[in-house]
Amino acid sequence: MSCSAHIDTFTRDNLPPPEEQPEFLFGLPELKFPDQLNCAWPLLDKHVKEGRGERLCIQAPGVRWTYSDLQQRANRIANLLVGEMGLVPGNRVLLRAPNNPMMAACWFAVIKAGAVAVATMPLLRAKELQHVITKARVSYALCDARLADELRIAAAECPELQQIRFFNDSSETGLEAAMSRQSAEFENVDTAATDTCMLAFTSGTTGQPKATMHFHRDVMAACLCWPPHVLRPVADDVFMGTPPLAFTFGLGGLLLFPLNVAASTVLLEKGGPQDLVDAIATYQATVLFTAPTSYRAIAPIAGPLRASSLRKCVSAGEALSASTRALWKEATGIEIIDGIGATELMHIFISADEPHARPGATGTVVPGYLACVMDDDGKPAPVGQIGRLAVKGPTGCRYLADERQKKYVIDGWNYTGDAYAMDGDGYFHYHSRTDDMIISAGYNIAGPEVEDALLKHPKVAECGVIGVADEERGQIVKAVIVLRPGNQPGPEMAKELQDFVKQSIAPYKYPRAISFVGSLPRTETGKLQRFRLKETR
Ligand code: 3UK
Repeated sequence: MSCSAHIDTFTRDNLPPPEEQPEFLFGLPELKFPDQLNCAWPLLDKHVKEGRGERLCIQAPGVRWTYSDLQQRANRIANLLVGEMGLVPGNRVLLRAPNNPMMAACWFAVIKAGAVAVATMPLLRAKELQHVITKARVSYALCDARLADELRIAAAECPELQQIRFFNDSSETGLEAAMSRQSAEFENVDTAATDTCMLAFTSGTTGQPKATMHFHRDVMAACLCWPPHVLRPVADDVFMGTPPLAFTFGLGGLLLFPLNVAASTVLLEKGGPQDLVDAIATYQATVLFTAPTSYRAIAPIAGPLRASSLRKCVSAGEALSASTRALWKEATGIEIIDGIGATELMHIFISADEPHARPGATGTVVPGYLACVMDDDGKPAPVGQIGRLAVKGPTGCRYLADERQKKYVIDGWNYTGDAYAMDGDGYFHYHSRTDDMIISAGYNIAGPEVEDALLKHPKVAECGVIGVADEERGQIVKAVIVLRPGNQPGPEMAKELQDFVKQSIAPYKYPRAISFVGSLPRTETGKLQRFRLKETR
């Protein structure tokens, strides 16, 4: 019998009812978890206990922490939370910082104390933070001093938020000063494997962001499925990348997965193309995590990465077009590992390693998961037919008190909201988001396919393709395009690009409307905000 350590039972009380939860699969032998599990143990304390304490763990400009260094900092913060601030297991703690070592130490402190980490995107404004605090009933916050302003505004409206401490702050009242008065020893709270340890908010392109709930067990399941079977990292790897730690893509890729194999990670606050190219050389990074748009942006300056320390490149968050995959390979010689993941499922569930990569396909199902393309009746669709992607595995969707649970989970399957087709070899081919399907004069057209055709044109830097209302055809295909520097937008350019598309894919898919812009609207997670493209003229 598992025994919850939560004294504050808020997360347990707000789980979706059992009949609305997905089916969970634990078929792989490595997924047999003990009843009691605190994920800070396998990820951090175990390494120190087994003699790996002096291994390099986290680097950042001016920072080099070993596993012992991280453990001691996390322990001091955990002691402060519990001893001085009055935190009890199950309480929610909001975390707010750019990717940096103190953010990681705070995350582990919360986990060790049996509380629930609620990491937030650095760019969130007061109103969005207020939604997070209210929805997750947050009572404590640990925040980077440079991001204090918006949190202070939000806190003024949120009586449930009792205490805030600021870090990367050298003042008397900062977290670091308070930590120095605490012991570096802490006994992890003996949580149940099924105690919630983190709430991850979805990026929410439409409607209020939803909070997904993940157990200690889910964190370890994510570490044991995709990484060992597809990424195959080793202890000497140096991880680096751009996704925020508040995004589960970043949390896994830049913190959980390196630590699970006693490797090291580099946390960077700035992830622009040149910053990354420079940092890969400085830290001799071997594994890179970023989004497709970032691979495209780095490619023109990626020369130095050829024959460098870099050996593995992971792309997720959005579909990786065949043209971006080819561009990166030409620039660096490296085949990208694409993978689709979701906040609801914690991390990647369909992917392919380098030798199995097929341009234009995301990959095959990751061991531990099942994936299926469903038809409109919720039955498996025939090979090659486009339908709704459904997934199940050791992780799955649990929205905190949200009606939308019933839309994401049907008959035990997690429906990600993506339109996919599976081929005869079990490869999954991304089509579009189900609600972004363009229907023009009776034809189903996938925006990403048209985008891929446009991206192959040497004058196109980036583009987004959407459907816009049209009296005659219902919808027409519209492309919003960012040209590479030195090219002139206008009717002639539009004609050139339209002709180019007609030559590479079925002519009825060509963009009848084209507009040129300086940049595309994207989320902090690198996703194109298609609904905002509708507003461009
Ligand atoms: C889309 C992809 C095609 C897809 C995520 C890796 O993106 C992540 O989580 P989100 O909750 O969004 C999920 C949705 O994003 N998507 C993600 N990756 C791909 N589409 N190819 C891909 N490779 O629409 C999916 O439903 O923000 C990604 C790991 C953890 C994550 N949270």
